[in-house]
Amino acid sequence: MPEFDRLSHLAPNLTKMVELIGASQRILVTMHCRPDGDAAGSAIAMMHILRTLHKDVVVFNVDPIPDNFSFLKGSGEIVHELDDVEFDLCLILDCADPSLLGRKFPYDKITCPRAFVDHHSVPWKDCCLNLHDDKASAVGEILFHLMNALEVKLTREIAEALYTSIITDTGSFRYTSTSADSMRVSGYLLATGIDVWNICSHIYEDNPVEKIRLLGLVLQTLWVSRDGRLASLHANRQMLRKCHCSGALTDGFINYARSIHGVEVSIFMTQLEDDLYRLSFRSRGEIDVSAIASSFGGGGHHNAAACTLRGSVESIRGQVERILGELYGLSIPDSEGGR
Ligand SMILES: [Mn+2]
Repeated sequence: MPEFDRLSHLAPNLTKMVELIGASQRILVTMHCRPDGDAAGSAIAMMHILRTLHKDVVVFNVDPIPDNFSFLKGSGEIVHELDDVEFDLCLILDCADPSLLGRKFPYDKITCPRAFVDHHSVPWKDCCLNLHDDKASAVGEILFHLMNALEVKLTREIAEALYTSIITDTGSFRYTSTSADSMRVSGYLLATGIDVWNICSHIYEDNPVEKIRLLGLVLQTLWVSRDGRLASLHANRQMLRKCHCSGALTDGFINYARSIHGVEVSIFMTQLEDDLYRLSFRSRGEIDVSAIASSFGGGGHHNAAACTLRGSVESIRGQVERILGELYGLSIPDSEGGR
């Protein structure tokens, strides 16, 4: 029995990636903006892997790394400005679309070859190499195989970063992306002696008190459609001000709406301007929320997607209900009937 089920899928491009990295000295590593655990963890692991090979590595993101991931060694070295844009190779991690690098990413100035490592279902077209596996639970899982192909020894600091990437993208091994391979890889990471509880405490149990106060206000906005299949929560600017919170602190709140018995789709709305909201969607099954988001000009995965929309909370809910009705033939009654 092969040790890893997905290694044969990755093998041809792993070899090419090893050659590409071998031929490059100055390497830019970047990932999607508003980095999550997979983006931050995989970029930091890549930094350590490349430094072991004596490469000059710059890790760049347009946005700051959330405090929950600042325990990862090397997180403080991630830069948010690029003075020198001369690189031999640009490695793009965990990024389904160029627009997700953020508006401030100097895309046109980076003229070196671009290669990506990703597990989203739509690979980029203008990359010289796609190290891609849509069955991988996280980019961190793919990087474990790349590290082995590069003959870099697994250290504790690499293991902590890869473990962060895998636990956050699998929802602590709860999502369907959790596989025998993600468990096997994690077994190797744990064998380095990493402190799993310490990592999880930093990621999940280190909330600022302002976030929990905001959660209290947000939970009072709960709305559930009359048939119980759609639920929404929102945070307006007044709540954010009252709790001294930025919109980024609402991360994860949407899962409270999805966790309700019978709810298939949850929405979280964060007010950006008077009549402008950022919408996140979560699905727990059949309904592909990326289809809903893309009908409003956004995008994402089957189970998680986002877009921005104009209107009031009530009118936006109505628009989402209409789209759900059109795409899935659901007869979700209008929002007046919410419970
Ligand atoms: Mn990811």
